Amino acid sequence: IDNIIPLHCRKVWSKHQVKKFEDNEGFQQRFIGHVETTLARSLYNCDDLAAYEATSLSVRDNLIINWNATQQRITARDPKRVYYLSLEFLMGRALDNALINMEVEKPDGKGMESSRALVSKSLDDLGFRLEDVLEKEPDAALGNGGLGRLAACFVDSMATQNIPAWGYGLRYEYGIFAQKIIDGYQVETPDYWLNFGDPWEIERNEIHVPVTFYGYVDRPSGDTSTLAPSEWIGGERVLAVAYDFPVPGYKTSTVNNLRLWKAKPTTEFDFAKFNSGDYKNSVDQQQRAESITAVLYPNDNFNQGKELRLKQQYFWCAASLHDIIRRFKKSHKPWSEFPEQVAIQLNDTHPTLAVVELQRILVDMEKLDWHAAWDIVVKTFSYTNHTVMQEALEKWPVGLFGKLLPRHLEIIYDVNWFFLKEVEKKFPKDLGLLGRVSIIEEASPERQIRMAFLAIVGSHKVNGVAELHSELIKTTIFQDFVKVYGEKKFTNVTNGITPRRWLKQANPKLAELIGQAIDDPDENYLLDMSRLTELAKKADDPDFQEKWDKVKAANKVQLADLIRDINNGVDIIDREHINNTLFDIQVKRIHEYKRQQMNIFGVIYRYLAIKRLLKEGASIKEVAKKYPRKASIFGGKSAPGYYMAKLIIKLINSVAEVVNNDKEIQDLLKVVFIPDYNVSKAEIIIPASDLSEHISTAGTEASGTSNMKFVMNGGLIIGTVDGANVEITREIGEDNIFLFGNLSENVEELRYNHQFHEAEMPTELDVVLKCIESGKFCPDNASEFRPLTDSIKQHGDYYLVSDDFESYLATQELVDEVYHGQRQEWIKKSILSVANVGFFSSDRCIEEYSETIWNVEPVKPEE
Ligand code: RUG
Repeated sequence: IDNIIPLHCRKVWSKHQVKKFEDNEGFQQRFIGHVETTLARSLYNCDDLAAYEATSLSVRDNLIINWNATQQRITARDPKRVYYLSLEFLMGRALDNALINMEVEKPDGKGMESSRALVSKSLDDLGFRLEDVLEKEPDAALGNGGLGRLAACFVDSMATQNIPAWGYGLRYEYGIFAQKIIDGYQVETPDYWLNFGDPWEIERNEIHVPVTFYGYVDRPSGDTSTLAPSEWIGGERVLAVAYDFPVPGYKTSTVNNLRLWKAKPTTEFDFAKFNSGDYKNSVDQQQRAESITAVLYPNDNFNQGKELRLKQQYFWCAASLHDIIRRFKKSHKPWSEFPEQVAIQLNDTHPTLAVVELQRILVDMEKLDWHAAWDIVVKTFSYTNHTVMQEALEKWPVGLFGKLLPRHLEIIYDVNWFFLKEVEKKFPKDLGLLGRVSIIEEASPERQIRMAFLAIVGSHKVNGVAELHSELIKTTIFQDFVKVYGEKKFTNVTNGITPRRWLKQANPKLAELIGQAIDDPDENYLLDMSRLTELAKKADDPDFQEKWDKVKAANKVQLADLIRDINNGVDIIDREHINNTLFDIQVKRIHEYKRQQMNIFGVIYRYLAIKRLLKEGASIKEVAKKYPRKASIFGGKSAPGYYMAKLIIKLINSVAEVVNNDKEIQDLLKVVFIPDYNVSKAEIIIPASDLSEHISTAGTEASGTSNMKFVMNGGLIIGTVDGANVEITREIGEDNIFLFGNLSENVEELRYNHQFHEAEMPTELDVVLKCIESGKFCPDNASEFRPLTDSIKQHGDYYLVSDDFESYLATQELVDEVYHGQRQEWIKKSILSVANVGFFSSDRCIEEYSETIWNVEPVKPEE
């Protein structure tokens, strides 16, 4: 502004400074203004969608004012900043979250409160219901599952804790596909979430970064060493345009930024092609640019190795680094201070190219000495690993990589060369070790770049996402790196979730009840979840237990409504018995390692057992004693190309068809598959659970985060000793969780045994598999589910279903006993679990990252 606006004009500027709305009147003025001018509508054609847009724009105005203040404050103080690079941000809806996080003055002028009530009342006066308006917002589903949602929780917590932090990602035109279930099968349809535009995004056409691909490398100095500054003459250029999304903190005026990049063609037009008459091709090439950010790859925990994906990764890393460096340069500090000003977190290996890009910029463009540059790089980056599963670890064939990014390939070879030299010096006789830790894998038919290894070498800290997982990476996939670097480089930050969305927004009744119980009606505990321990005092109080149970019952009714809606208005779950029906829920990506197949086998076992008892002459009442009412609820998407996962979905739906239509069992058992599981549905499903299933083969689920969400909402867990289940048990107490199954240390041996011995099938599982094979659930195609049963019987049962099935069933029996036989005991467990769930707030994660990895401090707004 100093340079642009003359002094005498500034008074006029400040006279008209935009103010935030603070009361009904103010909101309504804003709202009508947006309806009439921004949306060019009128009172007579303002429907719920327009009302949603106008409400969002009005709220966004307030956030932008706070956003500007936050950015100015940070620029003035120039602290160390964090950049969280994630290829996925599974944000869900923004409006309700913004209303909860953003505060306005209380009507009595005594302090602040969330703006939700004010906006609700204002909308009411204007003829709209907030609930209907909120429903109009599509989910921003720019992620696959846990990894993307973790990034979303983290940006919420970073803003809440006033950490100067930005998220960087991609603005996909198509988020994760919408899942339809047709005849029991998953069918994918495109999720064009931007259909009606997105009122939350701020398009910044003025912030555009050219990004280069292909081409060749030249060394103008004539120096042939690849360590010398080089020039990369690119073959294709696209523009990265910035789109900003405000991220408001809770009970603070800090609003951070999430910057997502969209690919656009450069304005440079290929006149050579055009003049030679190839007009169509010259336009095609321009259009190809946009395909880079067209679609999110729909794989969870699986590396597909496609060129377009690598293009996405480089495009995003190059644009983000350019932006970060531009900001750093404003402070005119020497490069050696870069790591004191900038911390970059790699969310998985997806952004590892940023490591190489920074080295390229420092050496080739800023002309720093190779080693000085590398020192800066390593001090800047840190890497989070989210999996030990081989199929999920990213590798790129050297040929493909070198064609797209020739200079980066040279740099990787050099980084590897220096790294291996260091290893050789430390372990001179261990040739095997060199091969094992090399960033380049000598694979056939082609060498591969191991991105996780590159991320480790290029970072100063590597963390896993739960204690068990962080130990496992040290003893399995990164074992050799522990030998090379020592233990200290490897650390753990157990995942967490934001209690604002996953308690306050998803379950307002429970949040309120907790606030009353711990004498905190303003719900400040959402900033310090350790305060929940005060709830424990109430765990035995029958009055409180009753209130607690009522909240759960109301949430179950909401879920039953959702299930009725997706079932064309017909109830599946008996309304009269909702509070007497155990809601047993497994919602997450469908994956063999997560073992939804074991869950549905358990359901089949139960169904067959009920039928057998009835056949033996037992009355329905007698049967209900052993197998009381239960609704088994599933939800989740399979990667489109994942055959076995899709078959699991079909099996669940086929079982539902048989069980739900069997009049003889009289509603004792119901099976539901909720299509298109997403963040908004999770917000309805999770608060309604009595029991949720987190039953991965031990050692396969790095952490899991839905386990934390369910516990925070008063649901109990049935789970294996895996991922964060371990720490959940430690925090809430082993009496309050239903654990079962083999431990991770036994997995290798069990798998080994399966290879050499005929699989020993427990009788219960044998009965189930035979029933499936008989065609009971697919009479028209009896062998349809054969691949599922064969994977256990014939193909080594890699996920150890046969080893865990008996203890799974036994534990389910225990669940029934407590839920139906000792309801007060159950409610007590539920209260105690919530009382001790505080550790899993993502605020705690951000504190740990800030202190132990990023070395950053909050920048608080002035009081
Ligand atoms: O599978 C893991 C989850 O266990 C974990 O909770 C989540 C967040 O840390 O990340 C998931 N994940 C791992 N998603 N993708 C990967 C591997 O790329």
